[in-house]
Amino acid sequence: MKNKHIKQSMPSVIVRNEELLENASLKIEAITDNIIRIHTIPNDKDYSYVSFALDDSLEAKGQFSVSQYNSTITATTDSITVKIKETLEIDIYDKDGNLLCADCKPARQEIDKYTQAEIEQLKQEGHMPDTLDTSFKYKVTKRIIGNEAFYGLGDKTGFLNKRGYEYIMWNSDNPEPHVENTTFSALYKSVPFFIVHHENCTYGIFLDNTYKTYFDLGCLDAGSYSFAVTNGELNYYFIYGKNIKEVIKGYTSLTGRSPLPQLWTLGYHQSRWSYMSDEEVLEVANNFENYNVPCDAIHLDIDYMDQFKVFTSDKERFSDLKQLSSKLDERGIKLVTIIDPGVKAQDGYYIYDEGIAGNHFAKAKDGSVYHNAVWPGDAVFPDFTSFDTRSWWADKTKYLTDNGISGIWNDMNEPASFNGPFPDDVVFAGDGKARLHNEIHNVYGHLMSKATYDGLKKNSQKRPFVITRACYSGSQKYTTVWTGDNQSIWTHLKLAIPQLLNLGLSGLPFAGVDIGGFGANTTPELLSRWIEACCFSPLFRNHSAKLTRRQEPWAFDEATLNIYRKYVKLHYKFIPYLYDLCYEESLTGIPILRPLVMEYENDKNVINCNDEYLVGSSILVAPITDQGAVARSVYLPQGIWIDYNSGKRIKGGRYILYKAPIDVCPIFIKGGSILPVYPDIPNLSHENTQRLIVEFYPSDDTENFNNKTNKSCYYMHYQDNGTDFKYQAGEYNLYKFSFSSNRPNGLKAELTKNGYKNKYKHISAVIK
Ligand code: MIG
Repeated sequence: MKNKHIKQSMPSVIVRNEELLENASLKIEAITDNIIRIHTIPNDKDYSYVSFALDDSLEAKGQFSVSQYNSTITATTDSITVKIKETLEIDIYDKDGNLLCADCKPARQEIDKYTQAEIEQLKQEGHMPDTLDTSFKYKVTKRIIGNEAFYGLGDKTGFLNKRGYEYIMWNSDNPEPHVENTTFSALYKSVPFFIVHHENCTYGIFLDNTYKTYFDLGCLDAGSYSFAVTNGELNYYFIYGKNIKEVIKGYTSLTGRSPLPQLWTLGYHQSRWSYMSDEEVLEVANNFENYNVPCDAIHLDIDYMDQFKVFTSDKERFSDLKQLSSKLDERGIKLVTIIDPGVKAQDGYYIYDEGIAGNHFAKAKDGSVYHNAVWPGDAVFPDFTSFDTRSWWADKTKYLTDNGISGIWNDMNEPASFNGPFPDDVVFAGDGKARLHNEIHNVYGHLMSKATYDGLKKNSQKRPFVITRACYSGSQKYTTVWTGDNQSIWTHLKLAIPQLLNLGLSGLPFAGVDIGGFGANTTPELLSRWIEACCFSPLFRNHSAKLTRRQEPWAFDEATLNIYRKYVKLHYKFIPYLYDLCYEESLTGIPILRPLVMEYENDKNVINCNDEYLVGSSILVAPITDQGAVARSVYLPQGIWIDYNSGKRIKGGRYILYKAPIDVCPIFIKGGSILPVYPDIPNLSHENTQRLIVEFYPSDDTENFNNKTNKSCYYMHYQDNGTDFKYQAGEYNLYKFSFSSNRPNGLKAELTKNGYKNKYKHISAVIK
């Protein structure tokens, strides 16, 4: 892009077109050389924008060289060129002048318009969800240039590749859209970020606007995609990257990364709505021991509370929570409790009284405290936009940490409400600016998670373990997520794979689905396939609803228990590897579970791969997710793959037919991989995690081991105390493992960082 008339270098360009943009201008900023922010700025002097997703105030660190030719402004960074036309349309090119992304006029301008009366009628018969509202304030349409695939958007249903579908961001406690039909669907989470990937380029779009937003990825018009906001400003980032990983690094450099978790959180969690008494919880714990199934956590659902009042417990059912948690602790099991945002409106209840006195609750339009109903009945809702309210809530978590609770599971924070949805004009005035519900709705769960994170950190000094149902971009800094109320049906098992992969691609790597399915009755076969399919899931929890049959591992027959145990043990075996991937993720944002396309970008066979995934880059899992199936086709990318079940070497770059009876999950290890594993352990207590085994999977199983591919392999392994923040002061170790011969004692373990004194008591090696 040579141009003689370079005017100057600057971090941003502001353009105006009063016909198109009456009271605002468009600001194009070089956040870095690869990240461009495009933002409408109202011509109102008081305007300032604080993002809920970004923790730190954003500084533009990039530089544009700007020139103008006719009415087109060209702004170039070291890696991309942005052309801004008089029409305010923006085209972006790479360094070599290839078009990456171009605004366009949609071929089909608008979706069909309906009158209010028609809409009401359609709603009555359930044709139109409450979430629909097509009065867009700004809509951007961009050309689909070739065979783009679209990934991300957080927790949306359907397939890995979102092309051809449309989505709404409006956090909803409505499990119905948990189906393949995505028309106007909204689920619990809003992560308005997606990745556009095709042969020649990859980039991401992050629409940082918390109001209801819409995404159409080539649905109404196959030749374009669009995104639209219903209120607030247009504020999006174009994130350029060489590949998908670079785009995710860029996105998470803005919105943050999941910090290192406590080690035990990667273990197995057992939940049920609800375990009703301390005896029942102890019995569940005993069963894990008796049946030899590893377990690190048991979850208490809403019935542990006194009349569903948060930060209380029912003394009849749970006479002494602290004693219960210490009894569990002796067995190496942690207790996690649910907390909902709704506070029972009852004089004399300390949380309600304190909240009223401290002005902590959201207000109705007339200034009175806003009421709706949730589990405790008449309820009021903390205004988490307020720093004071978040600190207050954070302090309240002390009730739980004092009782030995190790993690908090935040539910109902869309926010869900039983007496109809919150009206748009409920006021959240907490941060000094009166914001309305339509702006805060999508970040309510995000802010609640932040408060919970801060509370656990302050009260326990440990790395907080939070799970949330609702969230927004950036929530990964505070919380893990689960995908809400799935059902014990095969299609939901199938869905779990693209769902978890897209969450990871959207910056939320520590995710899980309810194993076995939440609603409806699971079957032995379904539960078996579920534990197999999710055996590497970072959040590894079995949970089920009231009125459904029990689905703990022993709730069926011996054969099911054996399969279940086998896969829980497999998960535990690979936890050192999962923890290494958490470490990598905390530095880069690159997820733990990866779609094949992330590692094999130029392989056309994996663009739409919904039914296989990679764990890091070394393990490929191709689970069975069809009732009755005992074999499936598996695509193995280029290279040598070792069948984990038989040890056989298989040449990739092709499809194979794999036999997988009910107790077999097809798992393959990439040839040349070195993987750190644990021996058979019942939980992740300190004593159990002192021995490490280093497995080596040479591509070649013959004596001719020292071939080129194997020689260059090494693996970096991370170790710390797995609990607190001392690693931030350098208390961790990094081991570099390599093999110099095909004998197990050929393992070479170099300590490249020596900061944590509790080294492994024993490291051994196995060649596979
Ligand atoms: O309205 O706390 O998604 O996991 O078991 C139901 C009871 C409320 C919904 C959660 C589910 C939990 C249930 N909750």
